[in-house]
Amino acid sequence: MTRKIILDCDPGHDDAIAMILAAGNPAIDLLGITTVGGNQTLSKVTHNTLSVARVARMSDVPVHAGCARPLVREVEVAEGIHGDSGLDGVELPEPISQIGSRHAVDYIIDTIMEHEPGTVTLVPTGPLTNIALAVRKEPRIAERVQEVVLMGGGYHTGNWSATAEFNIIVDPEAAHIVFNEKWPLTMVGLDLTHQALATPEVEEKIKAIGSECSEFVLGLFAFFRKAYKEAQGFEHPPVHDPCTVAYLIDPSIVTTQKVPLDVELRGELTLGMTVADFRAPAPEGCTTQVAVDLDHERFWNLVIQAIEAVETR
Ligand code: PIR
Ligand code: CA
Repeated sequence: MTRKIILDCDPGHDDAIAMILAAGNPAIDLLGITTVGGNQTLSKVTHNTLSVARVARMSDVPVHAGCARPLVREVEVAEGIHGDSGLDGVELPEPISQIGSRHAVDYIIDTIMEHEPGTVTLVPTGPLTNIALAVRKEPRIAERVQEVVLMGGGYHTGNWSATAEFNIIVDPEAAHIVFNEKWPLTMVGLDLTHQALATPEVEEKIKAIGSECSEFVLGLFAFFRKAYKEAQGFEHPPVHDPCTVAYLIDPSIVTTQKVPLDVELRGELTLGMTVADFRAPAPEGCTTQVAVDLDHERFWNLVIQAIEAVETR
C-alpha cells in the first residue's frame, strides 16, 4: 500500500531531504508539493523547491506556491540557519518545471476533495499558514484527509525561543487552527528530530553513492553542520523534516504517544509553545499524538536508499 501525500514545505536544507525521501521511496506516492514562506521568503523557497525537484528528478510532481506571510504576524525567516538563498552550500540547478497556476491552498483543497475520503495525508514541514487557510476555506477536508503528520513544535524544548519551535512560533495562529481540528495529527517535534543527526558515519555512506544527488546532499549537510554548530552548538546537525516522511514509510521507526496538544497564543514567555498533556490516561477520542523516539540507523538507511533510488527515476 502506497501512501498518497502532499508535502507542504519551505526548503530549507532538511525540507530538501524530505523531498528526496518522498521522491525516492516506493511506499510514498507524492501527489504534489506546496510551498510556504518560512525558512526564507516564499519566492526563494519556491525557487529552491523547483531546483531540488531537478536533483530528485521529479518532473512529474506539480508544485504550487502558497502564502508569503503568516496569518497575523510579520514575516520572519531563518537566514542564520539556512542562509541567504534558503539553501546555502550548494549550487542550485535550473528549476525543473513550471509553477502551478493555482494557489497552494486551492490545490490542497481540490486534491483532497478529488480523492477518496481517507486516502490523502498532509505533510507540513514549514509554518502552517497554508494548511490553516485550507481548512478554514473548506472545512470538509478535516474529515476527509487520512491524517496530518507535521514537523513542528516540541514538548520539552524550543529552538526559536526557550519554549517554541520555528515552524510554530512564526505563525502561531495558523498552528493553533491546525492543532485544534479533529483530524488525526502527529506532531513530529524537536523531541524526535533532534535525534536525526547527520553524523560523519552517515555522511560517509552518502559519499559512497557518488551521484549528483549524493553530492548535493553532502553540500547541504556541510553548510547545515557549520550553521548548527555556530548558531546552536550542535556537534552534528539535526535533519528534521524527513522524519515525517520516514514515519509514514515505516511507522515502526518512530515511537509515538497519544496526548492532547494545544498551541499557546497568549503566553508572555511561551508564545507558540506546543503544550502536551502527558497525564495518563489520554482522554477518549484524543486525536493527537507526539513522536518520541527515533530508530537512527533505520531512519538513515531509508534516506540513503532514497538518494540512490532517485538516480533511476
Ligand atoms: C530549522 C528550521 C528553522 C530554524 C532552525 N534553527 C532550524 C526549519 C526546518 O526546515 C524545520 O522544518 C523546522 N524549521 C525546525 O525548526
Ligand atoms: Ca522546514
